[in-house]
Amino acid sequence: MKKTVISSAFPILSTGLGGLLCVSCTGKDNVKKFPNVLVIIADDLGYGDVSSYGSQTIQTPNIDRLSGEGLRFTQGYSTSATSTPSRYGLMTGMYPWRNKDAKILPGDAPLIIDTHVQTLPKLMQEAGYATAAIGKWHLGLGDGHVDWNTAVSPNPSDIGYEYSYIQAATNDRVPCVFVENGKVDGLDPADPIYVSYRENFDGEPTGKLNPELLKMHPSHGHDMSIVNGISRIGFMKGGKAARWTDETMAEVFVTKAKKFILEHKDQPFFMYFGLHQPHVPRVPNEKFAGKSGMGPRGDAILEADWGVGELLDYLEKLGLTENTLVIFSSDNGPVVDDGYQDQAVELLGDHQPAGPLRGGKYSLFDGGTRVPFIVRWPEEIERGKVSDAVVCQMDLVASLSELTGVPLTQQYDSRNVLNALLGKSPQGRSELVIEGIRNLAYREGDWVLIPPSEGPAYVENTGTDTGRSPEYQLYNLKTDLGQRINLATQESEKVETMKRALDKIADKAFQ
Ligand code: NG6
Ligand code: CA
Repeated sequence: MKKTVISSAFPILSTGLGGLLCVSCTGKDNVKKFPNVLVIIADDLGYGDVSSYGSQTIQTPNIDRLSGEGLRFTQGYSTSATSTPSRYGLMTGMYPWRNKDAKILPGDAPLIIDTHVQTLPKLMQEAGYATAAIGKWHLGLGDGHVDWNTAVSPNPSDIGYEYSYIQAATNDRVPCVFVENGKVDGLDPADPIYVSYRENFDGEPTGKLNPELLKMHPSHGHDMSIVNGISRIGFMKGGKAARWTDETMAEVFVTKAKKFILEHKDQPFFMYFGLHQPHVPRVPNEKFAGKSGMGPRGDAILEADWGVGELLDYLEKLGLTENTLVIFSSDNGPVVDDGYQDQAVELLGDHQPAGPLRGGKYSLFDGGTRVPFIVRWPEEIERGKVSDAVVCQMDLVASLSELTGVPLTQQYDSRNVLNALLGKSPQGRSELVIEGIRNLAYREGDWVLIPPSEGPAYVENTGTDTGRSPEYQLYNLKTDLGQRINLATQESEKVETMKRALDKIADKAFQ
């Protein structure tokens, strides 16, 4: 069914957009469609991994095309330094640390988003959009007792995605299969699939016991079931025909995305597209293998960039470029060795995955959550500009509510920063709580406060700075982007006021 959104919402739009979209909605000719919205979230792509963010060591021409034709944010954030909480923030508009289950999930975890709340995709559905989730999910599926041989429920459709084609968790976690609308795609009923995060299935090889079967070896962890010659986290058995091949995953997701776009090109669509790169295991297609000179991590970034290019070209081919709002970002900062011997450390050379920022994935320092963040909408956004406004992925809920005129029906942490997202205002959010791993930092203006927290200063094995310290840390990002000069002693009053402000927002965190 072709839906055209007309609009009661346009008076609201005219406020939000300074009249730019204000049309008189009386006659048929004046009916104007909302933009399509395509949100692309890479996995572990750092602030310094993109050439339009200053990388000289890797070229990402397609992501750069978005920067060149749109607005590039220097201070765009995810809520958290790991995937599950970060995606939870994006989808719900809420700080993930308000939900005790929003932490890195195994592949058999139940869905952690309440199916009764107004999520980002539900809001878009209310505005008349066709909605789809394709690629990395990592928000849980089912109720905790999943039988992967039947339809899994609840699934993305219960939080607002009418179509979904996803990997349940990460590419290093079982089950290594695609799930389409809650059903394992390509499953042969004669070869049922079983998944466990507790124990192996009798007679099944593992990376630990059968390293001779591996084409890529773990550096830490990742020594359980073997799929496509790579040992993973967790155990699975059966489902052979449905198992993915890492080398063709990118193509599979891109193909599904194009199909959905084609089917919905005449109505506004909202698509969340979760790239699986450059998360481990990094196993790009042969088209990219060896092309970056940086080993599989660099090659996987080239493949991610290719995927972005495929989607942009397809929008162009269908004449949808002008009225599609594309938002590109990453779920968290970068990591080099995240568990496989893939030469990422050895071949890194001068490349700085987090650019000028300190820390990376898992970190409370900005490298954990300040990520590439680019917005393109040719009809509305001036091309080739850069914005220093502080914006967070979580803000899409309130901002797209403003854009579509669909009212918010609950309290959110999400803020309406639509004018900043469209380059009409330099003003983003004034404050942001940043999540590392089960700990928080607080940004207000240019200042970041990191309260004391117990634990190691470096993530075991990966070597990332965690940002943990027994002392208060206070940094001024304007004068000290790399967070090296701790001003907490000098600026003790600032520490006190920021501490109080953080406590006010987050007094129940992790309870
Ligand atoms: C960690 C994994 C890491 C990665 C991460 C989740 C080990 C030793 N490390 O537990 O490889 O999978 O979880 O990454 O198992 S995320 O980007 O999805 O949050
Ligand atoms: Ca990630």
